[in-house]
Amino acid sequence: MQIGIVGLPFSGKSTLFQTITKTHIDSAVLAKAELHQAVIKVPDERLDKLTGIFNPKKKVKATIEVIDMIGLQKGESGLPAGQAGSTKFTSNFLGKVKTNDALIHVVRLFENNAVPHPDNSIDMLRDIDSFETEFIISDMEIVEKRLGSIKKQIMKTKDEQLKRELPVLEKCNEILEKETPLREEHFSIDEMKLLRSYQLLSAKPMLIALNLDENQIDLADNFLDELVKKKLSSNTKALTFFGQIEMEMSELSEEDAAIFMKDYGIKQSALDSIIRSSYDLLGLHSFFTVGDDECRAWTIKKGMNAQEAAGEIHTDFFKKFIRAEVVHYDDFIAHGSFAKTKESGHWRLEGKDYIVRDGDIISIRHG
Ligand SMILES: Nc1nc2c(ncn2[C@@H]2O[C@H](COP(=O)(O)OP(=O)(O)O)[C@@H](O)[C@H]2O)c(=O)[nH]1
Ligand SMILES: [Mg+2]
Repeated sequence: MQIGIVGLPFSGKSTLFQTITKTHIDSAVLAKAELHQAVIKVPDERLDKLTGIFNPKKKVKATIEVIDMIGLQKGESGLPAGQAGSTKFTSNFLGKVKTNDALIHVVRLFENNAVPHPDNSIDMLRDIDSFETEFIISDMEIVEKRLGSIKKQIMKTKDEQLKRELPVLEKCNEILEKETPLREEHFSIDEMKLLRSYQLLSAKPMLIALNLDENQIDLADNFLDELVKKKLSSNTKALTFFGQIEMEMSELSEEDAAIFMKDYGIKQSALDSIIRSSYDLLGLHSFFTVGDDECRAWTIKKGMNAQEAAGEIHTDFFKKFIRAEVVHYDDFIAHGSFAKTKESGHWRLEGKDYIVRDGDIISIRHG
């Protein structure tokens, strides 16, 4: 899974990136317009506990790839800052954003005169809208172009696939013309499959991350409420974080960071809330594989069956799948060993259609 961090210049994208990926980027490197890529190692107490029990040679956490999407340059449109359209994105920038599975939009709420907001004022709804508008315009161009060419081709070839695509694109067109992002309307699984190759931007699940200053901690819930009332649909989530101080905290030990957070009254770290919201937004959960060699957490889409989950571990496991041995983490911890879960009937052999649950410990039997 890959998540791209987008947002206006000086909103705190690189600050958030460094905080959640626990990287440190030199300011000279940051100043260059380059993409930064790193992985988040997903913390999971269950994996820690399993590792404590099995004492394996290797512990592998689930990972999420994160990209700091620099490349949006103010004024590339030629319009003065502050004027509608002045944040016009380059096609180069949009092309890079397209490959992400989800986006984090960092929206600036902190005041900092040393680095003025590009539009010289703080306005969260304006900033969110300006991105949505650009995404919608970009999608419209793609959909309209494709609609034109499909219609011509259908007349010539009567291609069944194209005939299925046509109504879905028309549906997109109608939604976009109402200036609504595609993610706010319902699409069936089949419709989404047809659309996948277009990588439409306004269809991507969106996490709005409001960047607040330490003196705004008490206001965090108010900002969220305002946003929830005005904007949020099922494929958009919002959270708050405190860029400046959380970056400083990410350099501390876990214990010190916890004390620091408590002192400040921060309920959840940026890392935790981003992971939680991303899993929610993308419909993800985790299963585990355990053993003396390796204990590992795997991230899959909710609803995947045992064979598909096996395929995440190895493509051969998918092809040659026979059965999955399954014990839920809670049952394993309650009974203390696989032998005891067998006695108590919590150890099961499941077929390929078994829908994997969050926290299943799985071992694949394959040919
Ligand atoms: N006061 C304050 N400054 C911040 C905060 N977050 C980021 N900054 C500052 O804003 C500037 C731009 O941040 P950066 O993460 O590089 O923004 P980017 O252009 O979106 O990548 C830097 O000088 C940061 O130190 C914050 O929460 N409070
Ligand atoms: Mg940056």
